[in-house]
Amino acid sequence: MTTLSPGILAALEKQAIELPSWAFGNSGTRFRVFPTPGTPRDVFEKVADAAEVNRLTGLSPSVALHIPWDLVDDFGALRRHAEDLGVRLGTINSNTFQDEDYKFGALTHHDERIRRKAIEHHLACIDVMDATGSRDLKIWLAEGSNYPGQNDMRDRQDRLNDSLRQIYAHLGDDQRLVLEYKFFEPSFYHTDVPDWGTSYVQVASLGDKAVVCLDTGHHAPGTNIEFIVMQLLRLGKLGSFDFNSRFYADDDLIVGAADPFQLFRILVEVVRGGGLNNPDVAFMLDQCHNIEAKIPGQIRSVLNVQEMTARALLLDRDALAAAQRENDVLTANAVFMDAFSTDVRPALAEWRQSRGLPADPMGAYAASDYQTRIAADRVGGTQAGWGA
Ligand code: PSV
Ligand code: MN
Ligand code: MN
Repeated sequence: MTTLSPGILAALEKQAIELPSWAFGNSGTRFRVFPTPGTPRDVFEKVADAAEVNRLTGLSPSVALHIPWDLVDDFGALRRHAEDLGVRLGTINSNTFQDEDYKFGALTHHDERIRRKAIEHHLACIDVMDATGSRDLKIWLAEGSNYPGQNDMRDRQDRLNDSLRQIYAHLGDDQRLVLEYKFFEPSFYHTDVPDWGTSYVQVASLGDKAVVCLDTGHHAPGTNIEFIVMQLLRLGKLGSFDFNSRFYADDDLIVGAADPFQLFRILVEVVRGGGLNNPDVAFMLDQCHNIEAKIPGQIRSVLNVQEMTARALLLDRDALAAAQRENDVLTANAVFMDAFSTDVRPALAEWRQSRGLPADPMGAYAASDYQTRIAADRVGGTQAGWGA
């Protein structure tokens, strides 16, 4: 059995992966949303499910919220509820994609009334952050156009910058603005923040408290995502990851399910660039469980990230550097592949047990009565938000 050194175990012990509240709601495609028994009826129950994932894995001490999906009257009460369950409230995600007014844009809109409304929504999100104790305001924009000539793309960049500046000006000293990019969808011709370069240019103009969010599902097929990770870490602007995996578009499948090797390559660059267990680089999931059970889906996801992190930490960097210096292409590649090919699961199971966690969190969840209880207690759980 492969053993993991005390240094590797110490790094793994600090790992924290934030769970999205929406992963616990029902979700689906535009064809059908299949309900799952036990789906949370409100955000309090979503937080309880996230806490269950953390209880079994020790890996997910915080939950991201989405406003207004997770809007409550008393965020102080939600915060106490989370803390009672051993987790905390994390990133606040804004939403400017489900309001009729935003059909042709929000932070980029040429109609000043609509643009103001979108800015005000973000200021309201900052108020929520003050109440929840959250650090990050994550902005993903559904803005763009479908047909060449439909919009003046340049004017929209200028308005976007002005809107972001106004939002940025309201951040507290310890708060951050995290701007996510996505190359297409729901717009199909142009998207106002399509790529890391645009996100970088926008946040760089704001200041140190503005950073980029890299969602692994938001790139064209074949994109070398680890290169982007390297570059953003090098620039000190990688603020967070939204982890998930995809086969075709923004599939939001379980991270590491579609292409474990890509996840490994990303984590190698994270380790290389000092991004692991670095408070400036938040690890989050952004996933939907359309057909599989949600809580075990999240457990599997955080375990996949942990497993690939362990393999990335096993990379023999001295041997790799020596081979690289010698231009020994095949040895360098073999060293890289050795780490990827190492089965760390038995070592991780043993280590989990030594820390009082279940060796097999998936098995422990299946053996527990949590799922039976929530299926009986929660009747009429809600959708993840997309159709709400
Ligand atoms: C839409 O693409 C999206 O999946 C973005 O990745 C956001 O992070 C997420 O929704 C929640 O708003
Ligand atoms: Mn995302
Ligand atoms: Mn997405």
